Amino acid sequence: MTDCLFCKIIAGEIPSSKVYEDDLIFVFKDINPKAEIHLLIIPKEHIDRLDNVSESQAPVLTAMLQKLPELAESQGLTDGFRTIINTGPAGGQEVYHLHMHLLGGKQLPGFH
Ligand code: IU
Repeated sequence: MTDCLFCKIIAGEIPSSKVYEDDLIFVFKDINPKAEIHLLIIPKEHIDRLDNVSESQAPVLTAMLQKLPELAESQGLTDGFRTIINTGPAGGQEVYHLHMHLLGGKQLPGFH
């Protein structure tokens, strides 16, 4: 999608601190980290939000989840981490290209 910020990051048109990429996903450091470690895991295919993932696109969700242990280990998150996917305005989503936050480092407060 031409006017999508994260699509431009994937294409290298906007610089980012890339951590990992493969055929399906791209991972980079959040520009405004909310934790000591804060990565964003995004599908290369433009999908606007979690509740619009079609059945044929579902494998990318598996790819995003399956990469978590390796990403966490590479960032030194040996004792756990938090993942968040904000969805839609009421869910606090600001960028409409599906992304999973991976947060960790210092002890995170409980999420109740
Ligand atoms: P949200 O789940 O849509 O609220 O998260 C969007 C995230 O994208 C947020 O944490 C921003 O700091 C982050 N981000 C970024 O990493 N690079 C950017 O150029 C922009 C937002 I705009």
